[in-house]
Order: sequence, then C-alpha cells, then structure tokens
Amino acid sequence: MRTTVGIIGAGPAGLLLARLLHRAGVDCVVLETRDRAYVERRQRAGILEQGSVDILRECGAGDRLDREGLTHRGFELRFEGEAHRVDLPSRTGGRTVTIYPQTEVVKDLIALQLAGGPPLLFDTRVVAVEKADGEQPLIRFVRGGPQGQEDTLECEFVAGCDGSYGASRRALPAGAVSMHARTYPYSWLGILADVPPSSDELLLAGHERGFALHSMRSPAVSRLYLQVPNGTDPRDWPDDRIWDELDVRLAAGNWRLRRGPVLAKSVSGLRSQVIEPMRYGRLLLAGDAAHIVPPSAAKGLNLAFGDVVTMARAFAHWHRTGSAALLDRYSDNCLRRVWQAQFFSHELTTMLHAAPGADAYDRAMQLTWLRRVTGPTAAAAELAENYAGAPLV
Ligand code: RFL
Repeated sequence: MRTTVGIIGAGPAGLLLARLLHRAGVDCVVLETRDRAYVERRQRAGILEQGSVDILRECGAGDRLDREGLTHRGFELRFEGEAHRVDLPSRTGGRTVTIYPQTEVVKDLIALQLAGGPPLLFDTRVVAVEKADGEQPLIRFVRGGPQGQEDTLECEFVAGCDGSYGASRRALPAGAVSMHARTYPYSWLGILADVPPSSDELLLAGHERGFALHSMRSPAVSRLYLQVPNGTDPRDWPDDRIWDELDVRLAAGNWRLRRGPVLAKSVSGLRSQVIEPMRYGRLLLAGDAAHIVPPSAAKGLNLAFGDVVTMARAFAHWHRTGSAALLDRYSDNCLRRVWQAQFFSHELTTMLHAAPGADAYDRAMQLTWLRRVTGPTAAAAELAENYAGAPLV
C-alpha cells in the first residue's frame, strides 16, 4: 500500500487530521490497533474549548455537537466552604467551553470518515516505523490480531497520533529528541455516575484534604473525581466512601450533591510530558504521542486538536505549493501552545491539590493564590483566558 500521509492512531488527533487532510485534497490512511467499538467506548476527556468546537463545526462534524453539547459560560472554584464563580465570556471577549464527551467526538469523526473519507483500518497494529529519516518512510503493521498478516504502508510522511504508548515514540532513536517529564505525587479516583449533575457548571474544589471535581458527561450522567494517594486501589473505595468524601470536599453553603449508581470507577496517575522537537525526519508527532498534561485543566484533547490543525495546514501548504516551510516550523509552532498549556495545567494542579507533606505555610500560600484568582484581579482574567483557550486558527 502507498499513501501520502500515513496516520497511526484513530483517537481524536488521528481522526481530525484525516478529516482535515481529506478536505485539503491530501491522501492519507489511518491505521488503528483497536476495533471500532473499543475506540468509541473509551471514556476520557469531556471539555471542548471554543477553538475545538469551531474546528469540528468547520470540518462538518458539528451537527450533533451543536444539538447535544452543553455550553458552559463559567465554572466554580470552591475552597474554605465557599463557592467562587469564574465567568468566562466577560473575561475572554465572549469565549465559552462545551461539554461533549470524547467518546462522542470520536463517534462523529469515525462516522464521517467511513462515509466516504480516507481509508480507516481498525484491528491494525503498527509494529514499526522505518526510514523516518529518509524520503520514503515505511510503516509496518499487522492486521487482524496477533496471528494476523504483516503488511507495509509506504508514505511520504508519517503522522504519529498513537498516544504515549504507541509505535511512534518507539521509532524515535535515542538522542534524537528530548523528553521533559514530571510525575505528580497524587492520583485521581474517577467515577461515572448514573445521576443528573448536581450543578449546571463544573465545580473544582481545593480542600485541605485534597482536590475534588464535579463534572458531567450529559444532563443524565455525572463525572466526579477525588485526589487520592499514588498507588490507591479502587477496591479500597466503596461507593459510599467516595460519595462521603466528595460531600466533604465539595461542600459550600446549602449545596447538595446528588448520589446515584456508580457505572465505572478507576484510578489514574497525573503526569506531564513534552517531547521536543515534535518531529523526527518525516515522522511528525501529535496529541498524546507528543505530550501529556494532567487532566486538571482539561487541555489534553484540545492540545491534540491544536497540533493537528497546525499539521494539516502545513501539509496543505506543501501539497499546494511544494514548500516544506510550514512543515519545518510545525514543532516550534506547536510547542509554544503546548508549553503554555503545560504551565497552566501545572498551575491549576498545584493550586488545588494537597501535596503529601504540605504544611500550614503551604496551605496559606494556596489559599492566597486561590483568593487572587477569584478576586477582581488581572490574575482572575488570566485564569479565565487560559481555561477557555486561545483560538486554534
Ligand atoms: P489517544 O486518544 O490515546 O489515541 C491514540 C490512538 O492510537 C491507537 N494506537 C495505535 N494504533 C495503531 N498501532 C499502534 N501501535 C497503536 N498504539 C496506539 C490507540 O488505540 C488510540 O486509538 O490520543 P490522541 O488522539 O492524541 O488524543 C488525546 C486525548 O485522548 C487525551 O489527551 C485526553 O483524553 C487526555 N485525557 C483527558 N483530557 C482532558 O482534557 N480531560 C479529561 O478528563 C481527560 N481524561 C485523559 C483522561 C486521558 C486518559 N488516558 C490517556 C489515560 C482520562 C484518561 C484515562
């Protein structure tokens, strides 16, 4: 097989890239190791910045998003038993965020692609990317499970959109790129609950016992998180214990948390990673393959979209004019936005989590920080701007 751009991974990054390339007249093929049902069910992000909503609409994937997405004009920061609302439009020139689960974004993009878009091969595991430093990189893959047949895809470029454990990172020779990483000393216990949200907007709590987040996936399903120590076994957290702890950390005034059946429960660590540059030869990395942010600021999915918008524009320019100038600037252009999101995610994470060993001095610093960003200050405007995100195009 041959194509112009071989895309590894049918997550949000790979699928949106395929859509944008198709519209620009650039050939591509998407290879995805999992089956369609698995990819469409994978529970992850849920908050789309305005820029992400705009690009989905622009590429024809906005119909259901416009019908079912929940527009949020603000969120609450809670600490010391008080609720402080952060209004987004008044501080960002009218920008908002939209709650629309990643599962639904992925379903919409897959449906579009299967209805006449470029080839999308499920159950196709990439085992190696070869000759990325030459003119004709080659993707080796196996179709149809471990006993499947090996085949190759010859490309002019490879887009590595296969997350942090994919084949693209493994194809980077030692010393070709730098990896900057940070592991946080705490994790998140997340639940999906079959109960309508207890608030119209997100609630982020910086309690002295630790962080808590009240979020939602739809008007009928709530998504809630608790900071827990690294290494926590979710079996040590029966449902009642989770609800009780959420009650304590999210408490403010007369507000009451609605409880309901827990549909899913999991613990995940918080980490930051940046690979620099986001390119090796003709292999360009995007999304989680290139960087990871802790989920506190909900930037992961939006950053992945930012990368592929930049990448698609560079490929379209090269296809139209023969000039690789934008491709050569791809990594630098993305990294400016990536580090900005790293900074904000780190800031929001450390402002709201109780670090192991933190003392009264640390807590006083945190509260001072929280009061600054919830007061009538430039710091509050900066928080809102970063949360709502900058335009992608
Ligand atoms: P994805 O979504 O991981 O997609 C990568 C795709 O590549 C496939 N793949 C391969 N295909 C072929 N051959 C191989 N060898 C392959 N290896 C892997 C995978 O099956 C998959 O389909 O990366 P992408 O597209 O870059 O998208 C990034 C986002 O998914 C990610 O940033 C966010 O979901 C991060 N994230 C969250 N972000 C938020 O903004 N808010 C959240 O609440 C939030 N929760 C989460 C998250 C990420 C999580 N992960 C990765 C552990 C919760 C979790 C559990």
